Amino acid sequence: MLITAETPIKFDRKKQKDDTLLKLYKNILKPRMIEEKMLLLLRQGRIAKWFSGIGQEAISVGVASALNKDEFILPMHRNLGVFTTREIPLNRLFSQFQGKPGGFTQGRDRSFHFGTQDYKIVGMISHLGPQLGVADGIALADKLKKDKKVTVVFSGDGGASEGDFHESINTAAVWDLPVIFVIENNGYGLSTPSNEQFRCKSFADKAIGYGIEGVTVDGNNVLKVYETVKNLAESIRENPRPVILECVTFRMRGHEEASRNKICTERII
Ligand SMILES: Cc1ncc(C[n+]2csc(CCOP(=O)(O)OP(=O)(O)O)c2C)c(N)n1
Repeated sequence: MLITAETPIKFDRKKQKDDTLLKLYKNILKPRMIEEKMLLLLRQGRIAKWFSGIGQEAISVGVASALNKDEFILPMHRNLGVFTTREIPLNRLFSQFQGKPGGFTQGRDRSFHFGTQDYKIVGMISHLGPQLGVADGIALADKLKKDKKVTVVFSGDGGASEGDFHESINTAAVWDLPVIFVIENNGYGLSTPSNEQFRCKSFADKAIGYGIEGVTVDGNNVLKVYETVKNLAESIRENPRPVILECVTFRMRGHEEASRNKICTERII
């Protein structure tokens, strides 16, 4: 079945314990509360820039909750939920966002252009596709050390149109690197709608061309994302290989908040 942004969400807890469900709920609530605060701070001129992941939280939270804490995640600009699920203290996170010394880069960067080795997050330095090749490097090191770890790297659908996407996935396929390539398909590459950006029906289909597995899930269903990544990660740790995981979602706000920003009400397929 082709999963689209219009597919109704069906939550199936399967055998997940109450504790797990509660944790996922708390984890998904936190980034939304922070984002709402950020929109206020932006209007007050106390932060300069903000990329919104409102509506896409289930992907960041599902992925980060499913991995072990010592496994690297390489997020993009809409993955606040990765930072919060890794439990970065909020005073450090807000210091970073406001360019204060208590952050991670002494005020040199803003919004999501930072990482932290302490929490095994590799920051995006204003790049999209090039982030994918970094994940290959981490995964190669883990594989050579027989560390039984999986690395997760994020890309948007727009980032997936860059050349590095092809090079990174092809290399990971040939070298059997333990990477989950998460494609957040949110209907837009910056402000270009999907129908002007790519012709494929599903990003999971691209996996066929690389000779690897591809899976599509409803990216708005946190249980589905969590369960899928948990199962994939367990299998990849034992049997290292790359997998493309397409998470179908919808970007509810514009590209970034300093631009004129109307709330999107429909998705152009
Ligand atoms: C290598 C590189 N190319 C272009 C940009 C500028 N840029 C930042 S985000 C973006 C759009 C990305 O689209 P997509 O991956 O679909 O994510 P979205 O922002 O739509 O969620 C672009 C072109 C960049 N930061 N780095």
